[in-house]
Amino acid sequence: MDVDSVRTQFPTLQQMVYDKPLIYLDSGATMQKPLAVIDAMDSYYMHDNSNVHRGVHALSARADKLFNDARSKVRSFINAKSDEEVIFTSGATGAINLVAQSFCQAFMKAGDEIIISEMEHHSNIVPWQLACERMGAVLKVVPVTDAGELDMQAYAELLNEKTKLVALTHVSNVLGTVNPIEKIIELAHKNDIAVLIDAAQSIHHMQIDVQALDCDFLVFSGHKMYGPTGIGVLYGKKHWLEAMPPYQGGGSMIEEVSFDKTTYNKLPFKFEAGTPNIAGVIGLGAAINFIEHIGFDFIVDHEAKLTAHLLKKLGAIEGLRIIGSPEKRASVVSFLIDGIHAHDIATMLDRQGIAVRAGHHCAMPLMKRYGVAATTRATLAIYNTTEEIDKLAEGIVSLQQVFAE
Ligand code: C6P
Repeated sequence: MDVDSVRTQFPTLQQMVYDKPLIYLDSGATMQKPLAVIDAMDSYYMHDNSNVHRGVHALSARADKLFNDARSKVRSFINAKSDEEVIFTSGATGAINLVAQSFCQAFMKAGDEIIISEMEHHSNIVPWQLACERMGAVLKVVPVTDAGELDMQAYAELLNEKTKLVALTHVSNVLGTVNPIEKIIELAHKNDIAVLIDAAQSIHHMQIDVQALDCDFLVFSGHKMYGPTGIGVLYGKKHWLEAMPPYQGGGSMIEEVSFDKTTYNKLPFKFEAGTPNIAGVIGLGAAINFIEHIGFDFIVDHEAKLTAHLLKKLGAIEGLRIIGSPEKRASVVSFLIDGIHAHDIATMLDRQGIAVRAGHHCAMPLMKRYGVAATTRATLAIYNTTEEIDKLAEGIVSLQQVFAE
């Protein structure tokens, strides 16, 4: 496996932007899609388009098979015990909202506590705030150290008999920190507390085994793992999912409906009301095939080399400050440049064909923690090269010169 052959599989990467070859360093926001994913979705719409779980005709049977196969693919990818533990949602956000609504309704009461952290994405903050407001529960927040790591001492001290759930990100979308989720889960379980892991920024970087981790819930989005938008996964341990009430009502999630009493379908359908994103599910299955074909050995090795190169190059630029220096990090780096606003940096880099993200990255509390309004962020994936990182560093130096004039 080499990066050139990987790159040829991504049509979007073969283009010029402002007469410069596109350098895409915004994979943390969404990843580019390989042909295999585009083709799988195209093929479904071209040949097999039909609804699932409903028809008896040939196309419906084919759509059912593609849909069910994709669920099994997800199950084996994260090593869940059964397909019943894999719920399709609209994304990581949809999955967290499902748990915040349904788990909290079933297992929480006024005065109970939920633990999150200062480095969470808004998607892993606001659903819990809403749940706490509904239940009269209390949200507790694990602080982040200057280095950009979770304060594990503070975490351990927050756990108590009122805590009902811990919901933490695996990898920070701003700092790149890889959190010690094994330890986090172990400590929570010692206190009989369930743990939800937000794997939106980790699922494509490293192999995740939900049984080895022993997490109670895990969420991720298809579009951040080379798959389509509008599809995501909630993994949940069966005993929790069985005890949780339905999240939304509609077709597919019922067993029998009458005006007197409605009974609900078995897992995973109980949590999948309405016609699902069938093409999205098929695309997600193809994205997993793609990742497995590339292999995590290559992914981990290539991204580690790229990240080290990025940190070295950015670290050498005078007046540039990288936010956080976590010991264990993924290929996500946020930075500030003296005297230049993050949005100006991103806009000027764009003119050089370099796509980075600027802003609060949907992590306003973390911005506040570091006393900044916005950062510029570069996020890397398997199709990036060290030459692209060199171009980013050159681009930053050239815009510093423009501002110095
Ligand atoms: N972060 C970013 O540029 P959705 O929107 O549901 O696919 O994913 C939400 C989400 C949840 N958790 C983490 C850690 C995330 O990074 C994200 C999405 C993107 O950082 C878009 S804001």
